[in-house]
Amino acid sequence: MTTTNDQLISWVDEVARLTRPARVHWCDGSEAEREQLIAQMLESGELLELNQDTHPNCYLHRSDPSDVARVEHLTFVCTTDPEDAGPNNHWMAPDQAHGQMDALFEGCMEGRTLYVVPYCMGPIDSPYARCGVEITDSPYVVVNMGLMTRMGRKALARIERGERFVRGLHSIGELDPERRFIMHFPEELTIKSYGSGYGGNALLGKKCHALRIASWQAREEGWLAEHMLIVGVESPEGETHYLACAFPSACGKTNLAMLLPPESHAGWKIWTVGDDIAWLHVDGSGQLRAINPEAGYFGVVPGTNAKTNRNAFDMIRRDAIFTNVAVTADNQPWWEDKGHGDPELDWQGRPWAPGNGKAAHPNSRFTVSAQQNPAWSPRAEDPAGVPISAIVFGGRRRELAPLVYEARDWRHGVLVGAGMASETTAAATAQVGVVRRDPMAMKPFCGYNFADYWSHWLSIGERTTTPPKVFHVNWFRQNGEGRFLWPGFGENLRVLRWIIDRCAGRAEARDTAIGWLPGPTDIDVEGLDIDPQTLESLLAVDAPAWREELTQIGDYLDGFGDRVPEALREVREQVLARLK
Ligand code: SAT
Ligand code: MN
Repeated sequence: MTTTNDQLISWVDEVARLTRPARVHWCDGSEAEREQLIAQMLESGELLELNQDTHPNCYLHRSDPSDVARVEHLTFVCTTDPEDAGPNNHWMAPDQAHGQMDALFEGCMEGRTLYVVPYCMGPIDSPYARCGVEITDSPYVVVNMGLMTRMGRKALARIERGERFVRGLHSIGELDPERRFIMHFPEELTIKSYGSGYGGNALLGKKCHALRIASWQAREEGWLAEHMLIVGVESPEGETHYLACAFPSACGKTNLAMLLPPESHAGWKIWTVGDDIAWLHVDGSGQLRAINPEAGYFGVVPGTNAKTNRNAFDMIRRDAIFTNVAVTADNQPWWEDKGHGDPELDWQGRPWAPGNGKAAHPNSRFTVSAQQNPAWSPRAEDPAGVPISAIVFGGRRRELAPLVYEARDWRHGVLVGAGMASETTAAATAQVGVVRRDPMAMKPFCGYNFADYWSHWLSIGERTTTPPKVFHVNWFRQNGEGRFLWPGFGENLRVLRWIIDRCAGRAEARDTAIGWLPGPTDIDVEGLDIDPQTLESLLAVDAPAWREELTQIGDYLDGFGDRVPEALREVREQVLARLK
């Protein structure tokens, strides 16, 4: 296979001259190709076979121990003007970055195969979808891209019809943390990633393309590329609402996207459209619509069990790639809170014994096709996407943020998103558990200046006939002893119901300084083991603490200087005034 697209041919030639691979393979995305790559990786030891009786077609990949998460400090946005990248990104001048990266790429594929991976982000026949080509020397990346995107022939056919495509160049290099960089050139729709084989650093369709480059492209073209799950909630009466929800990495997007209604909610159905990324467009009639650009899930494994996420638990029993989990004596994958079995070898393949710490890496992951999810929505293939009733922001906050509240209007909603903060998780290599600002859960992923991004958000609201309502949720409130106040998981449906009822004009709310909150009887807690005081703390607004929060948000916005939209500053002042 090759292509009729001259631009693509000359780029592949140019890269091959630079990297000097032993062979070039154009990926067609076929089953035979996948099988061949898996066989080859089993042979080389890059993949290990898991117990095929209990886990048919499941494999384990152990990444380099220094290469287990995204590396934000090595991730750059390279725009001509540093102001365009903004204080929220590490910046390097494009010329310098190209020079530095090309020096690393020089001869790096000697003896290796260069894979050309054409892919499409979004339903293959959707006008909202966008294409890319990743060149990589990692067969693990190819197989993962095959699960995570529409990869191969059909994507190439779209590119051959002449549409612009994102160019991603990736090499695992020496897997040396000192020689590792993830560089983005949004003005050229180009990505260069060197020295990592892990997740968001290497599967370039995901965070690099579908968020960093796409957010830039989206601003130019008038849409939004967001770090959001998309979930459909269907009532027993058959009314379905779609919500787009932004939470930082490893804060439960996958769990919420495939939530299993609790027994108390017989007749309710949850439909997963996406679990990580949403592309939002205003359609011709002024309705906000979303597509999921991805075709698979790259989800956190630890904590997945029959109680927390039955759908995910069932979905990863076959045809899944596990990265950095432990294994049992009979070679089944194992992770913390799996609910049964014991680890024999840890994620690095070392014998494990109690007291040795975690057996699976906290950021160990599964890769599976979305279609294996029992809650998978066929609307994920709808070229027109799904209509969005509400935007939901959320973070991991021990204190302060109530279980749920509703912004007064779109502008206030943009402030709620811009002011988001969350405790850091193992999804990135840095300290875990510290609260940091993470606007719209896009801190690591926005490919341009946040101030411009907030302006763009404001303008999207103006283009809709009726902007979706905006909410903020927090499943992670704790009491003084560190116990979670809200049961979470399937019970979160109770909060989603209030959100939907607000959208449909059916639910009550009380007017508070920070927005609309449910009163104690507005959320259905029947059958839940939750006392009135706990519910009260979950729905309380601590005015002094919120004043402090709004002050900090003000300081944070000031860090972005003059580019911050005036409307955002005004709304912040209005909220602060209400708190006085
Ligand atoms: O490593 S990924 O970016 O793919 C996963 C995540 O951090 O959300
Ligand atoms: Mn994510």
